[in-house]
Amino acid sequence: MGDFDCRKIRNTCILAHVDHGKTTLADHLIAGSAGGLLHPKQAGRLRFMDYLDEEQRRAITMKSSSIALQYKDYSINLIDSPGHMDFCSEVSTAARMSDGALILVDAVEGVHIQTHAVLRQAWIEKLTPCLVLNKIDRLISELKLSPLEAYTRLQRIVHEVNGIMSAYKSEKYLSDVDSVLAGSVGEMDYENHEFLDDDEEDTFQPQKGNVAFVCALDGWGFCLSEFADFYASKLGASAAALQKALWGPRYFNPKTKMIVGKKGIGGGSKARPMFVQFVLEPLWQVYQVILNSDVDKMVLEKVIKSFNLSVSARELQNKDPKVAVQAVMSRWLPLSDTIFSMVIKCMPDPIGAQSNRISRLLPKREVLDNGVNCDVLAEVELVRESIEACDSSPEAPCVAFVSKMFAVPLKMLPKRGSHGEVVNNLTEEGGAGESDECFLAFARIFSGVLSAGQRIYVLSALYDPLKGESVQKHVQEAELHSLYLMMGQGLKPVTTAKAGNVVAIRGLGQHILKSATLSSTRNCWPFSSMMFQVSPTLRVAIEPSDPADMGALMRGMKLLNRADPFVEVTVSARGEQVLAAAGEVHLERCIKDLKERFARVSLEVSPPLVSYKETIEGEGSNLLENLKVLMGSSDYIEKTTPNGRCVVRVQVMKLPPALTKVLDESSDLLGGIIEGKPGQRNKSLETWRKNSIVEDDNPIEALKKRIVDAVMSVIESESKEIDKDRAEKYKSLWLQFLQRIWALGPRQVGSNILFVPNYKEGNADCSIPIRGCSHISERLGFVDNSGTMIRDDDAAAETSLGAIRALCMEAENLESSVVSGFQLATSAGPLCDEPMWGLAFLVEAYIAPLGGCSDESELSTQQPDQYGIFAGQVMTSVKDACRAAVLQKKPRIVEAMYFCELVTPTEYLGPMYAVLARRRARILKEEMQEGSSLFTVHAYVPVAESFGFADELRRWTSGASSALLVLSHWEAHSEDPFFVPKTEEEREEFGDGSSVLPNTARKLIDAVRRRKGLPVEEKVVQHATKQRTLARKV
Ligand SMILES: Nc1nc2c(ncn2[C@@H]2O[C@H](COP(=O)(O)OP(=O)(O)OP(=O)(O)O)[C@@H](O)[C@H]2O)c(=O)[nH]1
Ligand SMILES: [Mg+2]
Repeated sequence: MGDFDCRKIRNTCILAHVDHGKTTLADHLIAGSAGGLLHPKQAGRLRFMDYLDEEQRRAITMKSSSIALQYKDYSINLIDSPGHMDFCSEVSTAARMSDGALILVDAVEGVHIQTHAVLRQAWIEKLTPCLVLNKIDRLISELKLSPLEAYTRLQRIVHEVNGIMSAYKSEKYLSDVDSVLAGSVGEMDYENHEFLDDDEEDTFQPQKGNVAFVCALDGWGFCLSEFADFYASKLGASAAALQKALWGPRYFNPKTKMIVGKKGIGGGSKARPMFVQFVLEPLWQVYQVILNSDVDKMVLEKVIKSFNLSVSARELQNKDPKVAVQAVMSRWLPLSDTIFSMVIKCMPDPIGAQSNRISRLLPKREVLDNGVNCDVLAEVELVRESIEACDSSPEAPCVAFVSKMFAVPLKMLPKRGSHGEVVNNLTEEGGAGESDECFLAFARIFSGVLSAGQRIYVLSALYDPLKGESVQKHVQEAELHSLYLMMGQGLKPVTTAKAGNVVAIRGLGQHILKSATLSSTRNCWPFSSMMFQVSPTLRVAIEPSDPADMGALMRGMKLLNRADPFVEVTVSARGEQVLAAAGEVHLERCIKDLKERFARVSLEVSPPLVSYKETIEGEGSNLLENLKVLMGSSDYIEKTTPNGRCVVRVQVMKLPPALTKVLDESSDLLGGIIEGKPGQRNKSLETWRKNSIVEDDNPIEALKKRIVDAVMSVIESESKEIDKDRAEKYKSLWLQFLQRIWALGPRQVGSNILFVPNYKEGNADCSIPIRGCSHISERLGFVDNSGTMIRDDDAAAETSLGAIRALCMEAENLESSVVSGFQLATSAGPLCDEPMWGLAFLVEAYIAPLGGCSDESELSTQQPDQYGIFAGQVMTSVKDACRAAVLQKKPRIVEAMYFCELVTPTEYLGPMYAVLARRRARILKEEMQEGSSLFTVHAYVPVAESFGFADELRRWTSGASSALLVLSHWEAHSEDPFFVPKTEEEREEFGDGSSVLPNTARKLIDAVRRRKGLPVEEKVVQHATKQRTLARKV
């Protein structure tokens, strides 16, 4: 029986760029379903799913929320998601709950950056997508396109979206920003319709019925099948044949009554594709009533008659022609029926979906250990199978995934239980009286039947059923207090819920922080983690206005951390409460929630704490020359430990940017590789899918290849300037360097490399070098075995003497001090204690025996470094030398950059550019949107300049421009923070330097130093004399 029920369920989310009409569409689906939650008249105006005050006020959705709808005998769980970048984490939580996705695209605005992001999310979560082209009415009434022009535009959007999907399929996908930038290159020739025949591989094909054309505002929409059915009898063709012919270059020959290609229709005739002639033209005719008041309403009556619609005379007589058109259109092509039929027809039920999604939700794990318990293994496998089959029988193991926790005021909970009994909601389990918020889990049941009152295991992402006792801390037992069906804001209590459903669960507030897997057995793998498009980057420090409220603030922060799936709450090194949010709108909502719901005290919020990095000057051009630096040049910094026994020499060079990028992006993977055993596939690698979405069989190999490719591409791009032989030489040199990676920093995985030094000849005195080993190269598979590359045999020969052997031992022990020194230096650079970025260090260290090079008897009496004092000295010297080396090599500050997409009407271009200029933005591209007066501008804006950007833009352009920011990359600031005029010309321009104001780079550095309490060199009074003379004159 369960099977039958399950086949009638559809779980779908609505995903799109901000403002493309998701919530408006959801309104119509709610109004069109059984239950009368929303009157059709209110649909599209009310925005039912935006039930938070803040959402209604700002008119944007801020969270994903679900509603259980009934359509015919189907249950449809619909999840509306936000489109604003700041809430993109909610898209991930919505996608995990769903099996299908309605991808909306505004027909006027077309594909935007968030469209890329949501398509990617749908692809990663293996959802079945359907395309909804919304706001068709704007093509008619705003852009005033002809039906043929509109057709070309729609075709282009479908083509573009298919292009993005095929990039995922073929694994050629870069990042959202990169693909937006690349998008402008490969534009097609849309004039030539013959080439636009969509091939079989396309994901979205109107002929297949997975593309809908709608106007959510007026409540109408259609797929091709609606028109195919209608014309089938009129044209005497089968509906199936018509459906195929209604899209693409197919024409109807009225004489022969045949569907033909372009050639068949004859060159001279004014034939239009069938989609234009049979679909768009009738729509345009209806809308003409609004546009031209002189067109009488006969058109409407004709439509009413031919489709037998029931439109009241009052609606038709309404003075506002819009009302009449809306009434006719929504009866003729009811939006909810179109979308519901598409969802039911094209999207899989949970049984079909879960068998497809299982590889993403619960990737098959390799079981390496032999000592695992076979019973456990068998059950784990059984659980997986039952999830794969979406087994909803009562005997099946219960498994559910909680994708987020959300807070609901206690008074909002239903007062009656599922049997109508009165329930007492007023105590939150565990933390009674702590707050009047109740935490609910947003969960999807993947197997079995959940019931209220049931006890269940809560597994965190790190749980491993095969490890038994050692992973106890990752599993807890909890009781499910109550289960609710979600109805937007409303909650409907139920006693049980079966696999394939989406529910809210009360009773897990104390057990789950953000997400978790629920299972009735311990022998179950936790679901793989969700993928988030960005991480929270906007950080502020928060303190209560009255210090006495500190306790309330800390409790409030704790609650907020639970209630918001994306916020991050930490305590900084200086003891401040730091809140990290995804962007300004998100931050503002968090602060409001803190003030009004969770902490209820007045707060002080610091200016944003922006992160920077530090590097040295040098772009691609002198990279090859740079290599020489590491190969025995005398350009080094030397430091000696206070006891004089160790001499450290440090050289630094800049890594090729492509290599830095690979290291930056692969930090998770690197972390896994460095911790794990070499060559073994690490389980945490499952999460590594930032750049290659499709699972890679051997991520280590893939990473190794990316690193080599990055280096080679730099040499190749520069080899135009140098001859072939030299290019080859550099290549082999780089390959050698890659075999000498000792450590990465900071925190072992950063984008800075410590190379193993290549000691050439023995030192004249009797000190010996600290050699290091190519530990990371080994892990990455650049070298086979530890040390074989570097350690040469004469080292062994030297060790024949006992005393020297002891010294060698000491040198070997000190290797870790060198690495620690490197880690410390790279985590806090010399400019403002921010981490270093993209640098390669070569640290040579020599230690001398205690008491210098005297005779052997004395050597043997040396004391071991019992308390680690010497080790500490070596570490500090390495750190200082690394920092000094960076200072010496023209240090530069590195800023995080946002990629910014702006849409502006032509008349506001001037003010928009003014705002961009004030924000140090760099324009990448500006383009007029075809057929409209809107400009799309792409730019990079430094994160530090982005606060208040959207507001300023809105003010200066009277709200006509909108901007969307996505974190893009790190970029070195070209200015020299320590600039003083040196050359003749510079002196001419800037004087002797005393009057040079600090440049931007210096200002940024000083601001960070001041914030961190580091000394800042400041001139308090500039040109005192000048000021005095001025004063006298007054
Ligand atoms: N002309 C026209 N306007 C529409 C249509 N659909 C939606 N809108 C308008 O577009 C605006 C945004 O609609 P929403 O439904 O809030 O958009 P959304 O996608 O939910 O936005 P977020 O949730 O904030 O990402 C509203 O002003 C709607 O009235 C349509 O078909 N035609
Ligand atoms: Mg919305």
